[in-house]
Amino acid sequence: MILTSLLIVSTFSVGAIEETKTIEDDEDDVVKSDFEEGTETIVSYKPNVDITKIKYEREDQSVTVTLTVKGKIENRGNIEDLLGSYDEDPDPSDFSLNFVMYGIELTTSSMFYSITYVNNVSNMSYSDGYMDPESCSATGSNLVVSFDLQDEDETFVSLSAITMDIKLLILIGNSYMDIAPDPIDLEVTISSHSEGKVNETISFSGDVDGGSPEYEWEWDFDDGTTSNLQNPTHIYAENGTYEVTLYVSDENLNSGFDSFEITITDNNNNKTNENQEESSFQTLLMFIALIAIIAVAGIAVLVHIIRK
Ligand SMILES: [Ca+2]
Ligand SMILES: [Ca+2]
Repeated sequence: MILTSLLIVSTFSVGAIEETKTIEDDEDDVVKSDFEEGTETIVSYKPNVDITKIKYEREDQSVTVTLTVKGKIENRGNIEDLLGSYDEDPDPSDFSLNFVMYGIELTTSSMFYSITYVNNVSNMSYSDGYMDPESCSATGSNLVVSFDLQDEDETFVSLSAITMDIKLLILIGNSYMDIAPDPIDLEVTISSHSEGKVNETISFSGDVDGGSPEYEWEWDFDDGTTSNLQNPTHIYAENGTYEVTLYVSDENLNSGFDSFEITITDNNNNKTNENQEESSFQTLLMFIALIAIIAVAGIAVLVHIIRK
C-alpha cells in the first residue's frame, strides 16, 4: 500500500509571512510503463526518479522549493534527442526520447506555478505566462528552485511533484514515473432514507474521510438531475428504484464515491392498494356475517321442527 504523509507547519508573524510545508513520499514506489507490452508495474528499486520529499519554504514573497530523490538528480546531457523530433524532415528511425524530467507544481490562493527541469535546463510558468526562477540548481539528491511569488498576499494551497525517466525509440521503450503526494482514495458516505414517495422532498447528506478540503461534491440522482451541494434535497417525479451516487474530490484531485439505492413509490398506487385491502377485508366480514345469519336461521328452523 502506498502511504503518503503530509506534514504542515505554518507560522505567521507580524510584518513577515513565513510558511513551511513538507510532503514525504514512500521509497520504492516508482511505476514502470512498458510501451510495447502496455503494462504498468511498481519497481522496487529505481533511484534518481524515486521522490522521497518535497519541501516548500516561504519568507514574505521569496520561495524555495526543494525536491529530494533517492539517488541523485540525473542529467543525461542529451536534450538534442528531444528537440530532434521537431526536424522539418524527420526520419522516423531517428525519433527517440532519452531523458529524466523533474516537475514541481505549486498552487497558492491566487496563482499556479509550474517548474520543469530536464538535463540541466529549467522552465517555469505561472498563471499569467512564463517567468524565470531566481535560481534552479541540482546538487546530489536535491533539486532546489527559488523564485518570488507574484503577489505578497498569496498563501499556500498545495504542492506536488512528478519525475519521469523515459527511453523511447520508435514507440518501443520504457518510462519510470513517481508522483508526490500519492493519490488517496477518499472514503465517501451517503446518508438518506432508503424509501420515499413521489413528490416528497427527500434529504441526502454526504460525508468524506481523508484528503484535504476544499471538497467538491457531485450528486447524481439517477433521474437525469445532479447537485453540487454537500447536503442536497431532491424530489422524484416518478416511482422506481434509483441508484444515487455521490462523487467527491479534494483540492489535490484525490477522489472517491459512494452509491446508494432508494425506492420511490407512488402515493396513489399505495392508496389504491390500501383501498383494495380495506374492501377485501369488508367483503370477508360480510361473508362471515352472512354465514352467521344462515347458521342462526338454520338453528332456529331446526328448533322449530324439533318442537313440532
Ligand atoms: Ca517515492
Ligand atoms: Ca510516490
